Amino acid sequence: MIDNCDFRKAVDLIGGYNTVLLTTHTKPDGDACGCVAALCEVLTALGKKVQALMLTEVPQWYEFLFTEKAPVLGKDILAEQILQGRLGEVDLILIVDADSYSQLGDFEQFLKQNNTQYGRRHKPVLVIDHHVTSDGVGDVQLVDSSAAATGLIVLDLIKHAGWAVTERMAEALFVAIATDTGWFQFSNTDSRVYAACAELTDAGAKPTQVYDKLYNNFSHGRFRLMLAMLATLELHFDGRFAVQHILLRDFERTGTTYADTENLINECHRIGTVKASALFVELKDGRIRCSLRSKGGVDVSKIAAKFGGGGHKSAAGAYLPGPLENAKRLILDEIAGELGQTAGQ
Ligand SMILES: [Mn+2]
Repeated sequence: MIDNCDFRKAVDLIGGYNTVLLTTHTKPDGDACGCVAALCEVLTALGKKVQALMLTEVPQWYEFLFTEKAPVLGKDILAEQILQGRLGEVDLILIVDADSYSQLGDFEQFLKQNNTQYGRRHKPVLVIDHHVTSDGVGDVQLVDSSAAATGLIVLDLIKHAGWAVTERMAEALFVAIATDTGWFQFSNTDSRVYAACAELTDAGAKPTQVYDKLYNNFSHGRFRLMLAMLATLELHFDGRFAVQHILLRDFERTGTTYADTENLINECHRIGTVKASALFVELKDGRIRCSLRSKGGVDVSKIAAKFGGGGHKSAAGAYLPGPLENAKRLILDEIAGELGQTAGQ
C-alpha cells in the first residue's frame, strides 16, 4: 500500500508544475489507456497544459477513451524532437502503468537524457504503477504491486487530492480496472476492485456500455485471427499448460496487426485443466513475443524476467529469439520446472 505521505508528495509535485507530459508503456492496454485518459481530464480540469504521448499505437477499441488522438513516439514524433521542445515546454513527466525502462521503448532515451545531459534543468518524473518489476524511474513513486490495476492508484490519488471525478474520468478508470482484472475474472480481483468500481459506477461509468465497447467489438479480421490462433493449440503436462502461436502470415491473411492479439491468449483458460498458458507471436524483426498467463499457481513474471521481460504473477511477457520452435522450447523448459515435470511431456 502507498502511505499518505507519498500521495501528498505526488499532489504537491503536480501542484507545482503547469505543463505535463503524460505517457505509459508500449503496447498500451486498457489500464494504460484508461489511466492516461483519466489523468488528461484531471490535469486539464486543474488548469494544466497536458500533452499525452503514446509509445506505440493505441488499439482501436480503446480510442473511445480519448477526446483527441495522442501522438505516437517513433511515428508522429521522435525522442530527439521532444528534447528539442517539439511538444512544447515540459515541466513535469508523468508515467503511468510502467516503472521499468524495458516497458518504455524509445522513451527510455528521452528519460535518460533528461536525467543526465540536462543536469540542473532535469524535469521531475512522477511514476504511478503496480508492476512487480521496477527500475525506480520516478523522482516520486506511487507504486503498489498489490493493486490489481494502476487505475486503482490513480483513483486513490484523485481522492487524496480532493479532485472531482467526472463521468469521463469514471469511465476511463472503470476501463483501467475492468480490463486489468479480465473483467473481474483474474485472481487479482479483490474487494478493493469491486469497491472502486462501485464508486466509479456511482460517478457515471456505465458497465454494460463499456463491456460492449471493449469486448463485443471485434472486427471480422480479428475474429479470424483468433480462429487461426485457436487452431494451433497444443496442451502439455497433462493439459495443464496451453501453447498457441500466431505467425506473420496470419496477420497478412486476416488484415490485422499485433494490437489485435490483445486478450486472445485468455481464451484457452476456458479449458478446465489449463493452469498456465503461452502465446507466441512472430514479429517482423525475427524475434518472438511471448505472452504468459497463469490462473495463480505458477508465477509467470519470474519466467518472463529470466528472458529480460516482466509483468505480474498471473500475466507477463518477454521477447525471445526466434525461430518459433526455439522460443517454445525455452518456455517449455521453464514451465516444466514450475509444474514439476520433465520438458517434452
Ligand atoms: Mn496495469
